Amino acid sequence: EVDLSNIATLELWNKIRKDCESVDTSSIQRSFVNHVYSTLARTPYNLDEFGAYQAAAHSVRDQLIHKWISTQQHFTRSNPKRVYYLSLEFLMGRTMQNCVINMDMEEAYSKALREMGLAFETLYDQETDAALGNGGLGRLAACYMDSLATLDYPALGYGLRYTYGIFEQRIRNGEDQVEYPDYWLRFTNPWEVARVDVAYPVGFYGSVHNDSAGRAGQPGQPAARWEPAEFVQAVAYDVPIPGYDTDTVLNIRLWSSKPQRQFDLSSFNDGEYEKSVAEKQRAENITSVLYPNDNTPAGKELRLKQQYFFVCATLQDILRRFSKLNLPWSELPNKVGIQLNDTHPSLGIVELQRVLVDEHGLEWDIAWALVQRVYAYTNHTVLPEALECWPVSLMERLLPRHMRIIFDINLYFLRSVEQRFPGDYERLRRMSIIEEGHQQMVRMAYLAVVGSHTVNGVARIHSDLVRSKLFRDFAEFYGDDKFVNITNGITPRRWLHVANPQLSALITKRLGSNRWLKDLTELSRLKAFADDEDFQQEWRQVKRTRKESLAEYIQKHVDTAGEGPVNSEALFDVQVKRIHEYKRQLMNILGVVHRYLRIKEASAEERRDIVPRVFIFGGKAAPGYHTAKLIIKLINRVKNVINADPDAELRKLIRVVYIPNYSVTLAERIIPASDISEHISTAGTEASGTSNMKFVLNGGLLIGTRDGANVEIAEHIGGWDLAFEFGAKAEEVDDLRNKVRYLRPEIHPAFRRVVEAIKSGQFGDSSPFVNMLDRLVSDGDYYLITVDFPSYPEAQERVDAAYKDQKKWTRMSIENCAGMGFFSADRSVQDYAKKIWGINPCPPPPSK
Ligand code: IMP
Ligand code: B1N
Repeated sequence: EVDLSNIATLELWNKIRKDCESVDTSSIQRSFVNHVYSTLARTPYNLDEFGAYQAAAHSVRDQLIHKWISTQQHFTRSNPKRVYYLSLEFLMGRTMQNCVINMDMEEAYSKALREMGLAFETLYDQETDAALGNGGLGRLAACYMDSLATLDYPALGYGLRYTYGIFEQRIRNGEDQVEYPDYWLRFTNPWEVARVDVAYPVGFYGSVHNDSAGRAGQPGQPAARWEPAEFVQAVAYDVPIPGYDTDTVLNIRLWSSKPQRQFDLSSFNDGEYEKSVAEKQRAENITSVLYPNDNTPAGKELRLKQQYFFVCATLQDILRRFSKLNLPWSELPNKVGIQLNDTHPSLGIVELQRVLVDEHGLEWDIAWALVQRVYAYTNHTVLPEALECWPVSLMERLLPRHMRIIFDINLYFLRSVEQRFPGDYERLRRMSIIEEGHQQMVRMAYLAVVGSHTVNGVARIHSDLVRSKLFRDFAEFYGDDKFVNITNGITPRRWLHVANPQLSALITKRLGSNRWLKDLTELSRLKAFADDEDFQQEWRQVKRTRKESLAEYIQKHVDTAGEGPVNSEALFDVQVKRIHEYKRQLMNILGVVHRYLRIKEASAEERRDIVPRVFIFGGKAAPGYHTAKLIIKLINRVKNVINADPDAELRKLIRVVYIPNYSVTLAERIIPASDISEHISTAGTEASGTSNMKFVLNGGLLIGTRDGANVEIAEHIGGWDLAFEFGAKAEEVDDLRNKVRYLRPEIHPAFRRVVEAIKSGQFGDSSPFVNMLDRLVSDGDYYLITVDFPSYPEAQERVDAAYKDQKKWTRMSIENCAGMGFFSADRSVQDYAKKIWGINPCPPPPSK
């Protein structure tokens, strides 16, 4: 302990700290040089760009940490209700540029380093992405942390510090996805602070012992004792998250698993040394890898271990913080709100009930009422195969006490349902948290609904489906108010200002200030300039610059088999997202084949009328998802044939690119360069989508179905006249599925022709694809590709027609962007704060 009773000592500390926080040129230079020498042990004589990045990163990190400590102290003193965002995924991407922009230090660093012979901006590219997420769900968590910090909310993110992030995708033989491990911590991570002082034990397996009265496991009877057979440690790593234009710096606390005790020396003497080392390694296994599944559960024991490890450590941390307040348990919901990012952390509900009842002796009902007031659950998918279910047998073995508590929660719940609907056993069967069958399963989504005060979907159409279909019985039982909508949003800082500085500068110039970065509805003022000739030209120029830069990237980094640069004058048509049948990349590539066949047979005269297009694909398939990998193969086969067509004139009109290893950083490159982007999921399947928002914010137009957030985007930009809509509506889908399955309606000739072309071997050996294609035209077209196909190419023709009129196109582009104010993640988190969390901003006091 430092003795601070002496005023002079305290003042010295404060003065030095103030010095450390200064960001004038010479302080930055001093900090940079100091890190080059003492952190990296290097000199200007052997400093490469990566070393320079590391030194700069450490210097920025120092600034971050000061503000972060002040924020945490401020929260501790103000003691507001806090919200905890629990997510198994945080897809952060790069950090350095985002940090210096949010903290308004980009120019200062740029200037300071320039004087030292370094271009700060060129160092950004040295950073590897932190990719601890699969796709939309993980990136949403990252956007929300940015917005929570920007709006000064007393929030904390919790996640896992995976040693391996989402795999690196490469394309083998120009066709197939292969996965490589993403060992992102190889060169250490300057953006985290290891908190070895913050560590908690987490138990697994073992047995449950009855309380003295011998009644454990009886509903409502507390004080069973769980004796785990195996323990590991959860160690905290903190990742500071700076808000934009505020001194608030929030925290994401990521847990890493470590062996419980130091080496057990006796095991060495027992000749059990190797066994003991292996055991320790098993402990570290828990957080070693992010499961690469998006919208499909892994169902593996290790995944369940990750989930429990996560919530167990997190709750110990949250309850430790609460207990420091010396408040009665009844105050818990007034100090703690926990948001579950899908069902992945929903064991937290059971764990909190267990801790309150078994460890703190609360009565069951009292504890359960608190639990329900603490938790809220966000649902991100209605796809039946994506809903998490765990076998009771596995849960019983890994978490015996939790399994009993789940049975008790279920029993109480079903009793209350029976009271409302006496004798309706069919209803009880439908609503039971335990699914009966040849193997009993725990339905995690039902557990999450029953254990939460509020359930939200992520776009209006999705939330309607959540209420009226997925959780219909629950909405009837609890009333509609428990089910709300919070439409997703994105952070305009990363997705416009950082990703597209050219467009950001143009918007700021036109609007006369950069206030739009904190209030995105300001963009609506751009509408007035949608037809302004000069503004239109500048707008087009930005898009051209970004397309050229993407073309350059493709030339440099994508294997184009000597096909030469892509034509950046062509219309860039982009579909980048996880590969999934419901997202229908298959329909896209079949559309490409259709277009190719049409161009092939077109006369020279007709060809003059065709808008040249570059079709850009990107995205990862879950390694075990066979059909998704097959779709990647087909896209690449089609690509290889089209791009190598002997007809040079044709090659000017159509080109296909597959950009490998789609990531946050690549998204920042690709999105600003798109003219049109594809969001073409079967209506009712894509919960929201968030890249649709990013594309439109960057002046790209949409082609899409009435699904997810597309619906609301169309409304906000001024209707579907400003986007390209096609396909069946969600209300029609059930009926159409039955029609396709049982009545086999006529398949459109254009579609047949495309399938025949592939089967004929025009794109190489067709045998891998035959099954997948035959299924579409028999009874297996679950995602209705054959149904939506005729209207899809038709919508693409409307795109071509619109693109030919560049003035009209540019006007649409500006109006699209101008309508995006609603889709700021700032709006989303404010909605959560008001409708779900009941928390208020806790802005930092003005600095003296
Ligand atoms: P936590 O909320 O307990 O995780 O604490 C986070 C950080 O807040 C700590 O590392 C401290 O920097 C700060 N902090 C926690 N408690 C206090 C306090 O009582 N006074 C001042 N700062 C505190
Ligand atoms: O969450 C995003 C939405 O915008 C997307 O529409 C939705 O597909 C996505 C299991 C998921 N839903 N479910 C997942 C991810 C990982 C996993 O293991 C499911 N991801 C989504 C944000 O709301």
